Amino acid sequence: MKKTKVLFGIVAIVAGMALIAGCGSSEKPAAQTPAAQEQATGHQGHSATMPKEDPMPIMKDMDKALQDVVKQVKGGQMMDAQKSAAQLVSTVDKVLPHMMDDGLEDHLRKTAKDIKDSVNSGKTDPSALEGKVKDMQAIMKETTTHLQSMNH
Ligand SMILES: [Cu+2]
Repeated sequence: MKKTKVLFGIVAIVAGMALIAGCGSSEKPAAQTPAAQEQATGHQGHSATMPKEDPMPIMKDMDKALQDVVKQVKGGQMMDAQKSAAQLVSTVDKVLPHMMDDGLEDHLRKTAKDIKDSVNSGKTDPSALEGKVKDMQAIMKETTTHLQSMNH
C-alpha cells in the first residue's frame, strides 16, 4: 500500500516534468516565429515603432512653418519668426520617427535647427537665410518622396 503510493507519486512527478519539458520545447519556437516575421516585414513598410499616424499632414505643417519663417523674417517680425522656427523644428521632430533613411533624417534635422538658430540669433542675414530655406525645401521634397514610398 505504502509502496504503490510512492510509486504513483514518482510517476506523477515524471509525467509532470515531461509535460513542462514538452511545453518548453514545442511552444517556445512557435511563439517566436510570428514575432520574428512581424519584425522582418515591419522594416519594409511602416515599422511597428512608428506612431500610428499619417506623416503627410505633418509635412504640410512643416511647409507652412517654413513659409511663415520666411514671411516674418522679411517683415521684421522676429518674435513671430522665432515662434514659427520653433514650430518648424517641432514638426521635424514629429516626422523623424517615420523616416528610415539616416542620412536624410540627419540632414532634415540639421537644416531645421540651422534655420531656428539663425532666426534666434536675431542677426538674420536675409540672403543667408534664403540659402538655408532653399536647402530645407529640397530636403522636405526628398522626405515627402521617401515617406510616400512606404505604407502608412
Ligand atoms: Cu511611418
